[in-house]
This record gives sequence, structure tokens and C-alpha cells, in this order.
Amino acid sequence: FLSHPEELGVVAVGFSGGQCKPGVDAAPSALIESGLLTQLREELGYKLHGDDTVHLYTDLVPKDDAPHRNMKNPRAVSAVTRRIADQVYSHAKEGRLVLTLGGDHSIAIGTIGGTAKAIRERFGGSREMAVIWVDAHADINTPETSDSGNIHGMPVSFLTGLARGDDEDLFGWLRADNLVNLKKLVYIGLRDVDAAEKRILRENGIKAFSMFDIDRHGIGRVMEMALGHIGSDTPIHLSFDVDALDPMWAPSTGTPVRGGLTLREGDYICECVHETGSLVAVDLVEVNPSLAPANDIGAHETVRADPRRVSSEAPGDKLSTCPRYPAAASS
Ligand code: Z70
Ligand code: MN
Ligand code: MN
Ligand code: MN
Repeated sequence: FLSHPEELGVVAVGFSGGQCKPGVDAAPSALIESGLLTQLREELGYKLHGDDTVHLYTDLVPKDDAPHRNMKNPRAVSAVTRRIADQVYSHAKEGRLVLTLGGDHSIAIGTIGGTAKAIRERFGGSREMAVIWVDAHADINTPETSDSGNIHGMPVSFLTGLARGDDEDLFGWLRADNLVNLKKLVYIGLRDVDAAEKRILRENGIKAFSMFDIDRHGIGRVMEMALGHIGSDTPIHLSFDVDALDPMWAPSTGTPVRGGLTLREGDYICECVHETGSLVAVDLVEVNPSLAPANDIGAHETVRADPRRVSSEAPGDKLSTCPRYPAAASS
């Protein structure tokens, strides 16, 4: 599905407004400083497109951004994801593989919204894109079911039309061509799913492979089943939340959950998806270098960080303890 498989559109998103813990906005710089793009260019031979800047989107963050339908920073997240959708769309429309470095997982509203639209335009509405969502969490709360109000726990509901925006600047910009069919969504790695989310998964018959399934069948069989569900000849957007990995391998993330994927299982998922030849976009999100040990370890090295040194002092998720986004601009 790529007209230029050797070309990579890179979007670096320094945005953390979808949740309450500062630091996830520093991930793209940390990943880039640790040599990720150089590796892609020099070792894997990709030709990289896109401006070399990490986008902070501070110009898009409104002064007043009161909670709306229980969502925190709703206008900021809406405006930023709308811009990201344009950036990702313009790469995907050219037939490039798109790599987005987050940022928290709310940014997937933009990345997937952007690729879904580009794929529909390039191949027609009958070739519907699939999404493989690798995560400890389902991120499918609606604003109404969410306990935290953090939008990084809601992107899938907006992307599948389970939640609808209202005003243009409150996710109303999402159109039918930005959305993903619930039947083309597959989860891998789930182990921390809210009760309301479980109901949503069940009632909509959404395909999900939890850690239980990986233990039972092994990652090889799970990938066969996941790709079988999607079907061949279907473009795939891989949205990879680093917290899918066990904190032993990826401690530098806002919500580490024990009992996760090994590094090798995580690698295997990515390798299998790449091997299909149908991969059109990848997100790497929720890396939070500030939650790594306080030495000069890069996000690139997160997988090697000592799990015993994960910070437990990050602010909680209650509305009252969530600093206004962005933390720096409010003073
Ligand atoms: C919870 C919520 C979440 C990541 C936490 C948690 C969601 N279901 N996602 N950390 N990456 O707040 O909706
Ligand atoms: Mn080419
Ligand atoms: Mn997530
Ligand atoms: Mn997660």
C-alpha cells in the first residue's frame, strides 16, 4: 500500500495534554537524541521526510480550556490532534510509511484520523484500514464512562465513532473519513481495562488479545489470529503504547502495569506486522523519560532501565491534582 516504501514521514509530537504527568512531551527529543532517526536513515536505509523539529503545538493550546463532558484539556487535545491529522495525512497521501513519536496516546486521534482519511482517498472506501492497538490499556472510554477524564484513555472511542465530538473545536472536526471500523480493530497486550471498557469491548464484539491469551496461545499464534482477523490485503496502522511492555523492559512510562509483554514479544509483534507488507503507519507513544532513573539514560535506552528505580512520585490522576496543561505556560 506504500508507493514509496523506502520513504518515511516522521512526525515528532511533544504533547502531554491527554494525561496529567509531565515529561511524556520530552520523549521525541530523547528518542531522536538517542539516535533513532540516524539508525532509521543509516542502518535501515530510509529516506526521511518531515521537518526536523519536535512539535510542541503551544500556539494551539487555548488560554481557557475548562473540562467539557468530563474531559481534561479538551480544546488543547482537539486542536493538537487536528493538526497532527493534517501532518500524518500529508505523508500518508504521498504513499510514505508514517512514523509518529509521541507524546501521550491521545495523539492517536490525529495519527489514525490522518491515515484513515489518506487510505480512503488513495484506495477508495472499500479498502478499510485496520488498527492494531498494542497496549496494557484499551483506551476506549467515552467521555461519559471515563473515571479519570484523561483523554489518552479515550482515543479509540472517538476514532470508532463510539464517542462523538460536538463543536468543531471539541473533536467535531472528526469526519466519517477519519474513522475506523470496529471490526478492523485488534488489541494486543491488554491487562488493565476499566469495567465500562470491558462492557464496550463485549457489546461491540471487538477483537482483543489480552495477556491471558498470550499466555495461553503464545505470541506466535496470537499474531496469526490477529492478522487473520484483519484479513490480508488490508492496510495496517500499528499504534504501540510502550506500557504494553512489562515495566521490566519499559519502566519510563506514566502508567506501568506489571505482567506485560517481554521485549521479544513486543519486537515480534512489530516484526510480524511489518512482514505482512501492509503496514502504513506506526505510533510510538507514552515514553516518559522523566520517569526513568535520574541519570543520563535516554528514552532509547528505556528498555534497559532498572525497574526498581521507577519514580512513584508522579502526580495522581484526580481532576483536582491534575496541573493545567501545559504546566510551564500557566505560570
Ligand atoms: C484508564 C483511564 C491509560 C495509558 C493509562 C487508564 C488509561 N483506563 N492509558 N495509561 N497509557 O484513565 O481511562
Ligand atoms: Mn520511491
Ligand atoms: Mn495507550
Ligand atoms: Mn497504556
